[in-house]
Amino acid sequence: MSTRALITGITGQDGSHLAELLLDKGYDVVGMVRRSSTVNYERIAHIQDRITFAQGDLLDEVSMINMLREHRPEEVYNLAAQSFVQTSFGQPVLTGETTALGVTRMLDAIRIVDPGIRFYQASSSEMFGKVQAVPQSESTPFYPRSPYGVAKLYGHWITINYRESYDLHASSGILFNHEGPRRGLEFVTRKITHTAAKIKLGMATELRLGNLDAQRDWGFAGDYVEAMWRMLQQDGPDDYVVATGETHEVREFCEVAFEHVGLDYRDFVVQDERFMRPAEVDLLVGDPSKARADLGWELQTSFRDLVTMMVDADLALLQGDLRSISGS
Ligand code: NDP
Ligand code: GDR
Repeated sequence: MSTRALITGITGQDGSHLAELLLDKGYDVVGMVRRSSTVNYERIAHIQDRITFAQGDLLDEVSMINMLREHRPEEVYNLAAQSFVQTSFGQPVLTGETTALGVTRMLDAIRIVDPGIRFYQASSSEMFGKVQAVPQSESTPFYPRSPYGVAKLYGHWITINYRESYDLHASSGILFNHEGPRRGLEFVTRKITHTAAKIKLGMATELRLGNLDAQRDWGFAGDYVEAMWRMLQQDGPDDYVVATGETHEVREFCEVAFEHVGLDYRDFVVQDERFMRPAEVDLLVGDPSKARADLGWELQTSFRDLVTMMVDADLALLQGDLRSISGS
């Protein structure tokens, strides 16, 4: 019999990669989707027929209880969130309801319906915020710098609390930034690669960005979902940092992306106050030693390969090849 996994956030970047991985492993995949006026399955169009969809919303605990009762998953991957840091400053309460309390609702639904379910929580390097040590590991103290970071920290601790209080197999992956051709257009990496491709094709003339000095530890989303799955295959639950161990400035991401299409980013990038944040996270770089040692997780994609993969996919997309997103 196949293992059944429920993924929240299946329409998002990570949800689509994780669904592919689990289907390849022979899982029955149930994807939680929330009601919207238009269907938003762009990232999973190529595997849509192999997924069972279940209506639910992180804002509504009853919907999650009913969903677990109906589909009886053995593993739950909680990837759904209001995930954009900038939006969390403008919508702090919604971010808290979804990204923080949503985790409690799901954990509580698991406790009520089937405490044997294994649970993965999508924690974030944004919890380190104003970093207290370099590089950041599982033992580095947290100091979030946005309503999003604060909400993720709540989600992280409630996962640990339910693990300790109710003996749930609940693990938390502290994932550093991970990107790819399916990344939302508002995030800096995709904004850069999409606009660089547009400029190359004569469809845009400039790229307006905020803080070019910010440093991030950027990996490929396709590599990171493997670590999520491995966490739930361990005998016991735990917390793991997943990162590349390298950091790069936003400026450097621009440089590599534009260079790949034969352009100099300095001719096109314009700094714009609108994209600055009220409080910034200046430097993130993770130490993935524990994930390597305990999970046997290995990074596959280098920084340069990630950037060029994204630029090439955006060039293809803009030239009309939609398969570069859904099939990559
Ligand atoms: P995305 O923003 O691409 O996807 C977010 C998903 O959450 C979408 O499927 C969205 O659905 C869903 N969602 C939002 N609100 C609700 C709600 N109220 N009820 C149900 N579903 C909801 O995020 P990513 O795939 O990039 O990230 C996945 C998770 O990992 C997130 O929790 C994110 O915060 C976290 N994370 C991401 C990192 C990264 O670098 N990508 C790093 C560390 C953590 P819809 O399509 O309907 O909007
Ligand atoms: P982040 O990702 O906040 O790290 O959160 P984002 O790509 O939005 O920002 C990265 C850095 O780039 C700077 N920046 C800009 N960012 C955006 N979005 N747009 C711009 O124009 C711009 N110019 C400069 C930002 O200030 C920031 O320093 C992501 C999300 O996926 C979270 O959900 C996840 O938890 C963390 O990564 C780890």
